[in-house]
Amino acid sequence: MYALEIPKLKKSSLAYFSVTLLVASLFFSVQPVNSAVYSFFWLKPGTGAFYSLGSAVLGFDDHGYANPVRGNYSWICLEVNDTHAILDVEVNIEVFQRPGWQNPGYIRYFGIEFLEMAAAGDLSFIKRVPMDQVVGRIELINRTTPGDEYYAVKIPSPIIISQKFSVVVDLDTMELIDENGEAWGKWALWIDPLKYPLEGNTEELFIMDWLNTTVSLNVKYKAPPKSMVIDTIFGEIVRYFVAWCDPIENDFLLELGVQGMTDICMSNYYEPRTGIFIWAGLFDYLDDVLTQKFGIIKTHTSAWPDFFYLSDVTFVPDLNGDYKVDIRDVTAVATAYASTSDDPRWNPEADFDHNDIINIRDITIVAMEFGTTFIE
Ligand SMILES: [Ca+2]
Ligand SMILES: [Ca+2]
Repeated sequence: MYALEIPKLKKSSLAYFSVTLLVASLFFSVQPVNSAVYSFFWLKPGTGAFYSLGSAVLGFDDHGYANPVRGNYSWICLEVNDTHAILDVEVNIEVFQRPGWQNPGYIRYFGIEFLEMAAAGDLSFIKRVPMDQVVGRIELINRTTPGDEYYAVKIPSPIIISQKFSVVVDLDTMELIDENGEAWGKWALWIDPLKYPLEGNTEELFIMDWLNTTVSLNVKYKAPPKSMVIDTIFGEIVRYFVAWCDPIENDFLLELGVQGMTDICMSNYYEPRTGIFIWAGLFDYLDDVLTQKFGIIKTHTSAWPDFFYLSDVTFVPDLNGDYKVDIRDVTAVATAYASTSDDPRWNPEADFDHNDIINIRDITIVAMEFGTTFIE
């Protein structure tokens, strides 16, 4: 009968309307939305972290090793609900030649077939290897007759090992869940600090099953030791949330029998309020993602503290990176209002819902989070 006619507003009118709505929602709301701190309150689609890997030696589970390596390890949240988060994870490892060094870096592998594969650009052998296959590798290594070198291949740098995959994390247990609903490891990049006592000497345990060894990490808040760098990307942190274990023997590593590779020793430092992993406090960093996806069972570096550390983090919708959501972030979204990718005002980071336009949905997201402080 009557066609419903929606008056077309100019962009400027729309922006005015939206900002008015926003201001109303901000200043007339009775209760701030984010007044309570709860576990992983900072985790939203688009939240991400980027870790840098300094100069290191990697040990693989079939006795190969790479030296030296550098690279990065990053994740970005795709979806999150009350119980689980889905994250895109990317790991890039580069075997490189140190500046000033005469020889290239290398991966040393035991088994001539790997040389042929590597020569063809196929590095697919760098992955988690079942234990029974490892025994065969060890037999090769233990040959002491001349010609040993035949069994050991040295693949020269540059070598790039990259993988991108999704992981599902159970936010209650920090377990990594596969498509069958089975746990395949622990997401060691997080520990929920809100589960643990804020003060005192009470020690809680964070249990990981790593290479058939149960690793009990003691977790508590503490001031950093004197050797610790306290200046982080979050600024100076005077109190860390720490998870550590004394060296424990691991059967798998013992069987490999390499000196200095038989103990698990971890000391992981987390930002105390969010539980975001900041860096590995000792020389080694390990987690189930590296082990199960790449077969990495040992890391070592002498380049501490630049070894494995958080070098960038993005909280949604903190656009200017000051770890809080305030009028500056509102302004940043409003500035890009109604823009799409071909617009000079386009700001992809302000497109929180990834629908390729900055509109009321993005304004709503920043309004909902207004007043949030991610890091004190
Ligand atoms: Ca901000
Ligand atoms: Ca959008």
